[in-house]
Amino acid sequence: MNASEVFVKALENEKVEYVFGLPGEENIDLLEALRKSKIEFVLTRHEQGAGFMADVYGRLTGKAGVCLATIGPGAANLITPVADANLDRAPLVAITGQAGTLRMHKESHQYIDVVSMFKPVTKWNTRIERADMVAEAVRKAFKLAEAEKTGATHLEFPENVAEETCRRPELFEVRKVRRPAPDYKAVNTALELIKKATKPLVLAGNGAIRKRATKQLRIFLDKTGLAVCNTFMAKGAAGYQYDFNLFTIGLQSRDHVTCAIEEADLIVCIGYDIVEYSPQFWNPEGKERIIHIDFQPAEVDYWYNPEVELVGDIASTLWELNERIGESLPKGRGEFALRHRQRILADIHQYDQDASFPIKPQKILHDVRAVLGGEDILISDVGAHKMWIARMYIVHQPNTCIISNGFAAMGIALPGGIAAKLVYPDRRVLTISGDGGFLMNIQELETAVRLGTPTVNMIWSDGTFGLIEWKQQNKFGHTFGTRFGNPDWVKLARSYGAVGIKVKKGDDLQNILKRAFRSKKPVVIDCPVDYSENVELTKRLGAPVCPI
Ligand SMILES: Cc1ncc(C[n+]2csc(CCOP(=O)(O)OP(=O)(O)O)c2C)c(N)n1
Repeated sequence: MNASEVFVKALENEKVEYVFGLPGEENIDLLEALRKSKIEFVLTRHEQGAGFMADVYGRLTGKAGVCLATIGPGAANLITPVADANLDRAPLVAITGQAGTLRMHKESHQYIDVVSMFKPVTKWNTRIERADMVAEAVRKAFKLAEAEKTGATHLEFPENVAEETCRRPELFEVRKVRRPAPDYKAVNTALELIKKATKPLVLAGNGAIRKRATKQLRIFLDKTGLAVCNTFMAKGAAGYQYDFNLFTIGLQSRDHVTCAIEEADLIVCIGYDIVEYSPQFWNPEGKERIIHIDFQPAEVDYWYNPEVELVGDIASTLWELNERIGESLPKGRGEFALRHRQRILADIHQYDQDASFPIKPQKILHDVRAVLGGEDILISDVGAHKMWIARMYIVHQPNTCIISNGFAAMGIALPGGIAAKLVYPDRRVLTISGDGGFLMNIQELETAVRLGTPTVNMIWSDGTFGLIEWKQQNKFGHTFGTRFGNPDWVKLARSYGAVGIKVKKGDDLQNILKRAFRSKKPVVIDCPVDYSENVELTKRLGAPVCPI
């Protein structure tokens, strides 16, 4: 067997179902081996699309998504989604072709040092310099990508190595590695702190929805009756029906939920990832008492200084807390959250019946929620719409609302939706993008049509980079460098062979969505949005008076 054949056998050994990618002269041996395998090669129209598909696949399954590009320009195009996966903690393995090892020491066509380029955007990467390295390198790439914190790894596969005969083709058995449990004394200290606090509040982050932690988290909440909120990426960690659920925190300004944090006397951070949301926003004085429960020790940060750290597998940590927490807990300690929850729900439902046009963000999300089922998936792009989705969209189960909030790269939604549909063909998948982000990866609409993945893709159109205008308005009172023209989205969608629909009234969206989901093709919905609500929200939150 040659190295490429061993490589593909190693991917099969890792139970890889899809390789998302784009060919080049330097990876055709690997493609040839893929052609003969059970793995489906998903051809994309830009490497960025391939990377985002692998990224979302990784988030939804917990298994590394795989993307493939060629030398130089192909590899460079992968950088953004690979960085996105790494900071969003999505397991991903990127493979890039390369010039032969006999021309790397000199100036040569399309050659750049790709291994160095990928170093800062991955947990680990290497060049496969000999065919006999393949089995080890592939196993290591998957092992590290899927180990907590999950993230991206990268393998470079030079073209002459790809065709070399392999003398060591034996593969590794993929064995599950147990994650360590937290220190017993640290658990004792945490239990004492939780028992003594009068208004403890759980802050669930991205880690709380990985590795089956959600189940134990929900048991923990039921047992303790603590108030809870979640970051953007942990939406759905706690149940909607749970009375003391304060939903999502994450704006860079104060919000109703920050009032609850101010009132709380202990913050139990579970899987909270500082990269997602700086503690400076919720702990500006640095005075909160904090318990840190995570796969890894806490970052050293002025605003995040935990009294105790429970480092280890989050599900086992919560299991242990649940076993030992006993029945003697004081009752009613989540109740302070009720009046905050009331204000949050009033805010969420304020425009449920509004029929104005262009449509307010709150009303769009109300209509989306009314149409999507609890298991259906919403994938957000990055922009003002993401803030609204995070803040207003109610989620019942983890991983049913995918938001990129670590690296926060625009352009993830459309390709991400394709991956979601491949993972869950029976669920409805809706993507929401701004008109800026949607055009960044529009080419993947052809991929969706070709694959027959009927995602519904909604564009909140306003002809601007809305989030940037929002910030500029807040800071300078005017906007600059943010306005653009749009194509006719309906005609554009149709030219790709997709369905195009334009929303023309404020009370028609639910019908349009239902119609779109009945279609067997990818759909693009052009939905004009009323972003005057952005600045209105800032005004409302500018000086929130917290209810005491
Ligand atoms: C690839 C990339 N480029 C630039 C940014 C910075 N950025 C964040 S949000 C945003 C504006 C998004 O505009 P649009 O897609 O129209 O969505 P809206 O804010 O209007 O909802 C920009 C430029 C980014 N996050 N990612």
